[in-house]
Amino acid sequence: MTRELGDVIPAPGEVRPDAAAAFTVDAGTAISAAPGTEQVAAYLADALRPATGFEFPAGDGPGTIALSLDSDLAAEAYRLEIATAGVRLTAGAPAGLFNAVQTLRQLLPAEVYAATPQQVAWTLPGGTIVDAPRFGYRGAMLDVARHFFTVAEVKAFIDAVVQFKINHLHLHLTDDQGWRIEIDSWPKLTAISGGDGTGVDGVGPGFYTKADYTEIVEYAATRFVTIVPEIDMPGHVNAAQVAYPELTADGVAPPQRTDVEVGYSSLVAGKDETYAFVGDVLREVAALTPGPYVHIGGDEAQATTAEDYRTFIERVLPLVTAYGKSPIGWHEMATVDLPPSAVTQYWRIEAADDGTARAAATGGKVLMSPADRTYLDMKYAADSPLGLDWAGTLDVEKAYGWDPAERLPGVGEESLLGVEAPLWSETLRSLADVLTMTFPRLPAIAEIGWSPRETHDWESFRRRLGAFGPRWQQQNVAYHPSPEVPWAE
Ligand code: TNX
Repeated sequence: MTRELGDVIPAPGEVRPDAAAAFTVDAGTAISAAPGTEQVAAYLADALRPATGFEFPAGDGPGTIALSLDSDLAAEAYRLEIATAGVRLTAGAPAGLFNAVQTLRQLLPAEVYAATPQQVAWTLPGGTIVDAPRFGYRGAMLDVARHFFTVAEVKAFIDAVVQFKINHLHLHLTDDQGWRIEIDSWPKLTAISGGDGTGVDGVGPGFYTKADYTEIVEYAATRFVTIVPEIDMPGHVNAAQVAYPELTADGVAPPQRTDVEVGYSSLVAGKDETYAFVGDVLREVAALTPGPYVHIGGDEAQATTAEDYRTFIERVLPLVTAYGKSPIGWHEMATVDLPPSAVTQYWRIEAADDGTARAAATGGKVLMSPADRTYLDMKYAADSPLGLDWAGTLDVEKAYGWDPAERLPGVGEESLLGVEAPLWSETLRSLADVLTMTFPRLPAIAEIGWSPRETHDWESFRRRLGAFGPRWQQQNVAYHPSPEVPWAE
């Protein structure tokens, strides 16, 4: 059955159906790529070939899918025009065309995600969609420290989330239980703390070589996703201290930790070794990272005095900028006076403030990740086998039912960089676990980050979401069958 033009997540800004204008993709459909659009055109053809079995040669004229750029549109904005004579995708930049392609895929029958040819009428509903994001940063975070996920698993995660126009992937690379990114100048970080026995319960070993990390960065870039690497400090550093005891106050290596406690480890604010270490790590991570941000953690530093915390953050922020990056930190960082280039990531459950509004008042941007609405590691319900519940349980309606511009007094629309849904991995052991916690909640956060406020509507959202059950099944993407969602057969 043909889909309706508005059956898209995130909800598009403007949808003008034209029932008389449906277009059917068939063996004769060609793809025409104007200069600058070749890469997205190739991605589109690759995405459609397996399930349709069609060739999608390059070609012009009637009956084609045509991609072009229009400098009047913002980079990520796009127009999708479906008419009997052909389909046109127009955007401000290739990133916008990529967004248009995701919308187009959602408008084809669910079988379009199958790996082998399907006998289906590939009919697209007619009309025009004009769409643009509410926020420039729409993120997901994967904790690869508590449990390591391979390059192939991260790529699969990226492919699943970009379908909802997520454009940033934050990798939580280091924590008490493991260090997952190779640093040439401090090789024992991964040699000792990336190896066997690391991770929660000692069952999540592994690390990215520089080549692995670069492979992720480059793959993400082909999907217009910016990688945001996080090195968590001054707390959450037990794995680093196991490898390098000179990073402790007494120079004695602590025991390796595989439990889920937080707030017990700290770098030493008054030691020169600390800043030699941090400087080297930030330099190497920044050099591997083309994106504008490096995340320095800053959360749950209960083992650091307030004075030491301030000293530490004030010395580390200029190092990030010296290596050409803008710092992001969890909201505790905003207890320190921040330069306007620093981004505060707000994760609190109650509407209390730790300086985030003060940072916003001086021009700093805020990334909204309130744990009670966006934490994908929270249990769906009390009986969920995976996940934690310290921020409460989180069903789809709760993940959808909030507005980032109304969350925190003093942090309105203009202060927001965007939204991010973090996924911590204490209870996760496989890619299937990751996907089960991500879907169907991430699409809720994606719609909050992309769609205009006035389009937000729970009844509409859950009806549209129900159509994704068969779509995820076709792709072998595990998801939680939330009872609130009217799943399509
Ligand atoms: C809090 S939220 C943490 C993490 C845990 C997470 C579990 C934040 C910045 N820190 O260390 O993994 O809760 O939900």
